[in-house]
Amino acid sequence: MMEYGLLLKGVGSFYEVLTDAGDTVTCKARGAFRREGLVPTVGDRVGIERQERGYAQLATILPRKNVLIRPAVANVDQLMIVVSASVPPPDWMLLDRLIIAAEYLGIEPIPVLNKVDTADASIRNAFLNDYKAFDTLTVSAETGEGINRLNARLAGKVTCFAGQSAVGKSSILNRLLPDLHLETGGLSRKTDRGRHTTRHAELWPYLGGAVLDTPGFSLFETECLEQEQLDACYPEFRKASPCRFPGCMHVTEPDCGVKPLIDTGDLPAARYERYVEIAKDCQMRRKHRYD
Ligand SMILES: Nc1nc2c(ncn2[C@@H]2O[C@H](COP(=O)(O)OP(=O)(O)O)[C@@H](O)[C@H]2O)c(=O)[nH]1
Ligand SMILES: [Mg+2]
Ligand SMILES: [Zn+2]
Repeated sequence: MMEYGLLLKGVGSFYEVLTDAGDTVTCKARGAFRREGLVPTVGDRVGIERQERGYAQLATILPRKNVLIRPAVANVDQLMIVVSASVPPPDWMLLDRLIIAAEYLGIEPIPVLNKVDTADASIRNAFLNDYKAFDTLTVSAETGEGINRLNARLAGKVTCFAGQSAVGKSSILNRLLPDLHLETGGLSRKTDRGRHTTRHAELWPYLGGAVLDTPGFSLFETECLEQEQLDACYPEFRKASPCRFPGCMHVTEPDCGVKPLIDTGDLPAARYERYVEIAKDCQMRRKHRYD
């Protein structure tokens, strides 16, 4: 009899699956996956068959909604992109690039401002103004502020936590799941980085969904997007009237529909400035794609 569940982690040729009935079962993959070039991936919805003796068999992998690479994780619903309200100061460009990667993969990006207990007013204001097109969260892993609202957003979803080092990703996850005992803080950071390169992705079941720490997921796929694909990654642009020129980059072209959004306040100037840099970068990479 086939049972279905969520692939939580893989270690060597073994896989841990949380069944819909709530059991955690260690499985071995069917040999045929390798011949078919299919790699069971954390986040996969899988079918397993328990055996009379020995390990259960991971028998089928259901079609994936999306896959992140490095670390590999499938079927991600949302990406919580964490920035710090004090130290380290936010890398807004990284935030914008992670938003693009999420939008491109069909994952909901959720900018999260952590450390609001130590918030610098200018950082908090920039965050709230520049990301008002998103359903942002403001939290403190230290005091617990905002954690209830965070929980409401996590329930029933597969969520990855991303963002630069020391913004408090592990501290937030420790607050949600105290048994994890993830290492936090400055001293562990160096060893952290070394470990992340070899560490396997692992999903932790939480509130009917699951969470995952993704320290440095790759932005490779979004480095040379076509202009239209890049446009689709900016929710602010949805209010724009059509531009005169198809493929308009919204920089110096006449009769651009996007640029007026800066004056109406729908497109924050800082987001636009970073957008221009990203768009020019994409254009340059498209040109050199086949060099
Ligand atoms: N004041 C304050 N410090 C925090 C908060 N969250 C994390 N930190 C501190 O920031 C440092 C880095 O946190 P960590 O969770 O290791 O960040 P990570 O690298 O993103 O996983 C640690 O010293 C934490 O104690 C917070 O909400 N408020
Ligand atoms: Mg960490
Ligand atoms: Zn335009």
